[in-house]
Amino acid sequence: MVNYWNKEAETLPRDELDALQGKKLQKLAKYCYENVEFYKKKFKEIGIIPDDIKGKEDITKLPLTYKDDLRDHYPFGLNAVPMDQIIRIHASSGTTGKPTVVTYTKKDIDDWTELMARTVMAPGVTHKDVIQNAYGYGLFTGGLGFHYGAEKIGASVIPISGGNTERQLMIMQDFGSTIMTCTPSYALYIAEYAKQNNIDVSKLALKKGIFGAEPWSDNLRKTIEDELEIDAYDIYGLSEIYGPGVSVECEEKNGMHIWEDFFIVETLDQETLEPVPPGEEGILAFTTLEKTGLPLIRYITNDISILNRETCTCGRTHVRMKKVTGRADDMLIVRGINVFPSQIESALMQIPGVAGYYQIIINRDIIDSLEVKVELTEETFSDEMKVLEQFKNTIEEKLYNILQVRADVDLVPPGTLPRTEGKAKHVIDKRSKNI
Ligand code: DLL
Repeated sequence: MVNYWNKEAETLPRDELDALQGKKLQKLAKYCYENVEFYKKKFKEIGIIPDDIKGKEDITKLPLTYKDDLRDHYPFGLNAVPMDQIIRIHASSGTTGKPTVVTYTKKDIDDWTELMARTVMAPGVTHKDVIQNAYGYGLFTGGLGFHYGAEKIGASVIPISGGNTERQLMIMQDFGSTIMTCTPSYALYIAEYAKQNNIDVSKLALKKGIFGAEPWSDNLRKTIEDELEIDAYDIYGLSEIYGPGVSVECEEKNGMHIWEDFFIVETLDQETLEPVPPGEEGILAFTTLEKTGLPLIRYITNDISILNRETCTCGRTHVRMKKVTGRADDMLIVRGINVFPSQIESALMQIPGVAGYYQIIINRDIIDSLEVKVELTEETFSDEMKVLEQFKNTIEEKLYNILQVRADVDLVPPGTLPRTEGKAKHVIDKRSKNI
């Protein structure tokens, strides 16, 4: 039995979904033009009026929106309503400068709750579950986003937020948590902590985890599933487009369903920002069809993925996105070669004896050099020097085959690389000025 929150919406036939998106897009174009000065100006610049938008296919006539547009109008300049209609403000901190601020009306919070109810249920969660929500509560959208969706479906939600791993495990045991929600990095750390403290995970009631907010490979998924003895599902989202709940894997674990009655998603070429042919990799751009506080047209995420429009075996018709393989702005260029951190993670996670923690360091001496610190498991670490040397060579070879650039692998003892309760920072680029 497929676990739907809103079966009618989630299984709407493709043609009806397309027609609905077209209608909503027309309304959105008018709404933005009339209520957001920034969009009115953009429309005028490219010489269009809202009436030019007659259906979904006209989306490419509309202007693109960039993260910098939000920054340039910090904090509330792109709002479509006065502040007295805003009931929630979140923000996501970038690596530099001011955070990206996002605002919600009452309708937006209700809609996000609907999206999150679908999102929590798609991996098979029901009202009988006890959800330990270890995403951060606060300006970050993860904690409250999950909270509202979990309550909406009638599950028991534990608003524990991130951190204090000892307490996480105590509560997990005592309250009988069946679902864990946090970043994959934190899930990995919880598994490690349990092992170190002789907590038998097979005795926990935990069945599933919904992990996201950062890129993670299928190999890391396998590690987490094995270590915690659960099923792990990927969830994607970004603050600008509500937060979590833009897409999630269903029980088929074969791509994340994007809730298309709320968004139009496009995949754009990284260089030209023109749409790529169906099934090809591109940057995701989202148009919000229902947001009223901060509506966004063709918002460039920089996240790279592939879309699959086939109906899923779960019956949901909504388009699926593959795991995000990286961000266009995360790509490292080392000696002229493009390197994605996700390629490195994926390669490392295939190697037994690697603990799951790694750090990529780019140094600039005369030429750029790529160093990868790889943390070993206790078992591997106790091996003799000769074995370790061979192990290092194997990893270096594997990385070279994938990246086509030499990486210097530095094997480090268990427990030495930083742990996180939120998003992991895997890359240290010493070439950038601020390090
Ligand atoms: O991370 C929202 C969220 C919370 C998603 C909880 C899932 C679960 P931001 O902090 O604004 O919002 O970061 C958004 O994180 O553009 C991606 O680059 C990355 N990201 C989020 N989910 C995934 C994922 C939240 N499943 C940015 N895989 C996005 C890969 C992800 N990257």
